[in-house]
Amino acid sequence: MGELTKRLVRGTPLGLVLPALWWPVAQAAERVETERVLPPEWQIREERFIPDNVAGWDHLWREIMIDITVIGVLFALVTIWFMWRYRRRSPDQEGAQPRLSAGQAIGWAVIPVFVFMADDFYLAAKGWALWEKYRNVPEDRLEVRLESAMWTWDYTYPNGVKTFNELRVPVGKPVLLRMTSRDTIHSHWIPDYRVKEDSMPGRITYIWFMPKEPGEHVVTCAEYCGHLHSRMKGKLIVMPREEFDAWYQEQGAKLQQAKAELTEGA
Ligand SMILES: [Cu+2]
Repeated sequence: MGELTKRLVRGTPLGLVLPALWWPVAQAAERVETERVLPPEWQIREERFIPDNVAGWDHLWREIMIDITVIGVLFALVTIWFMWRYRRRSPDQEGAQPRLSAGQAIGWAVIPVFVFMADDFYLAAKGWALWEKYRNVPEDRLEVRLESAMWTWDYTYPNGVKTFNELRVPVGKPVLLRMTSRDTIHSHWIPDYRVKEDSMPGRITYIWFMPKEPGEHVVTCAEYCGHLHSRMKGKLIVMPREEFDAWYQEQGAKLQQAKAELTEGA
């Protein structure tokens, strides 16, 4: 047997074991995902929701920015110092390479990795905790169904009223969107409220947000979904409560009237 063959034979068990180790992790990830998207009465836990989603994500964002800036500046300074300190002083100077002991070599590799990974894990854990909390939705909410398609956002309100590319909501009431898609994967994104989630065929996903002040906000698709993806834009209109109620009732009445006329005509 040649040297290469021997190595291959010796390496095979490791090659088999490593993917096998990944398997339970992939399974667990899949389970978490499925529990989140069970249809209708699904496991949306009602309590312990975060009152201000925007502040939570912004805080985390700033923390990450500060972290990577500090780390980046630190690395840059050390690099510059090394460049200056170990520069070649004459054209024919030859460097002497110091030998590290095994302990030193391992220490230099492991300790910095540990320090930076600890920071990453800390931030990841904070993000995960925030996300977990965000998945809890307040009970007192307006639920709107959303069906996305190339290239439109179709909203259906509890009274049956439908709007296209325009989501009207009252101020001060949590809004929950139950989303699915007619064709391909889209992602409903409201940048001002820091909420984004895929809408997918055959699945129901959700996002929620708390409209704080009257005003207009951009809704856009954040998942490439075809050649008009960039034009898949909508509008979120936050209205004063009374104005919304008036609009909602008027639209509901119009819908009822149209239905009655249809039945009469039949
Ligand atoms: Cu889309």
